[in-house]
Amino acid sequence: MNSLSKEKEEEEDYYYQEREPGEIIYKVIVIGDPAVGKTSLIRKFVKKQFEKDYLPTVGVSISKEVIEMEIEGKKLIINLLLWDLAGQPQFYLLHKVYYNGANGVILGFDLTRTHTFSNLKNWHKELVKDGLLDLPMVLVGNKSDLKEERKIGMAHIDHMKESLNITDYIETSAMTGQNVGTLFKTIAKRIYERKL
Ligand SMILES: Nc1nc2c(ncn2[C@@H]2O[C@H](COP(=O)(O)OP(=O)(O)OP(=O)(O)O)[C@@H](O)[C@H]2O)c(=O)[nH]1
Ligand SMILES: [Mg+2]
Repeated sequence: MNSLSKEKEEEEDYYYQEREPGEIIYKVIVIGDPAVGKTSLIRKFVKKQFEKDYLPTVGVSISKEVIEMEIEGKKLIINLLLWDLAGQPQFYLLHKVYYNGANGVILGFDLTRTHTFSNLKNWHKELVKDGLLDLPMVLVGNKSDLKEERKIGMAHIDHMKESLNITDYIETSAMTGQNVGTLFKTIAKRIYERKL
């Protein structure tokens, strides 16, 4: 190989490895029952704010957040497109369209309401039906600040993880901010690892 084509190859390697900001874009869908806190988690992450009032999402709301992280010694700038899907049943018909092109899934439940937890099975079935099961997925139990009202213990969560075959579980509070950054960084990391 002459030095010019070697140089060209190196240039190409550089282009593909050291991506410019904006070049890594991951679409993440955030799903789960109504009022589990999907919008609140995204709001806390993107705007560092928390709203006490519940305003159900209509259809979908899309936010972008740029995160910088280091994975295996490599500095990365990742653009996360967060698709916050309405949990209310009247919007379920739209899901399939919104799932299109997704790179990862955040599946949420409310630690204080049991039916949001048992309903994870139905969300999972929907993901199977729409062929999204192979995507990286993080399970999130939200409202960890409401300790007195907590209804779901770790044994049940471990059992659910096993039956849905999900390895990553994170407990968050959109109110205090506990683990909110970790949640979004974890899904970004899992997508990145999957693409390697
Ligand atoms: N205490 C507490 N309240 C929370 C937390 N996260 C969300 N909430 C409250 O729960 C309610 C529902 O939050 P949303 O973020 O709107 O829920 P959602 O999952 O987006 O609901 P849909 O858009 O209908 O699917 C709101 O009143 C929030 O203030 C949390 O971590 N702790
Ligand atoms: Mg919402």
